[in-house]
Amino acid sequence: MNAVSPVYIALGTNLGDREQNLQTAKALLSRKADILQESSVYSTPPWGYLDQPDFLNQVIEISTRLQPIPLLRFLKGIEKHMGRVKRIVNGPRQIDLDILFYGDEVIETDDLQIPHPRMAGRAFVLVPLAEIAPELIHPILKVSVREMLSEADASGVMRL
Ligand code: PH2
Ligand code: MG
Ligand code: MG
Repeated sequence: MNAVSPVYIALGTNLGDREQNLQTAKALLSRKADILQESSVYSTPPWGYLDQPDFLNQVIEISTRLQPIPLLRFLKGIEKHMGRVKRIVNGPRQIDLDILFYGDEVIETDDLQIPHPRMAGRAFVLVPLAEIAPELIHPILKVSVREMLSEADASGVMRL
């Protein structure tokens, strides 16, 4: 049996009962993954598309036997099950589940890019990620999460 890689997932929600959405997503995730670490939950101002409610964001470390593409399908299934409909790029959603890192793997396909290509500069990802994995090295940028966070504007990101 191959060793499983540590996988980091970012959760984001800004519609409906946001606390409950995080709980539901983690309960569904744990059907096919073990949750090894959870960051605190953070309230974060919307990034990218501004005319929408604040988000709750969290990052978790999981271990799973699902390979990256099946994991992506599984996450998309949870998003759909929880009522997410794609309307606006960067717009409001019940739940967003993004794969940040899958071990040291670098994947570039039309459907899936790992590490997540838009993590640098996004404090709503880097603050919770740095709480549970500050020394993790980005396999392309070769800098730690802590270093990435030092370049980001974390104003407005509040730990609940
Ligand atoms: N997700 C986005 C776009 N903007 N802003 C915050 N604060 N949190 C998010 O999770 C988020 C966002 C696209 O996935
Ligand atoms: Mg996202
Ligand atoms: Mg997403």
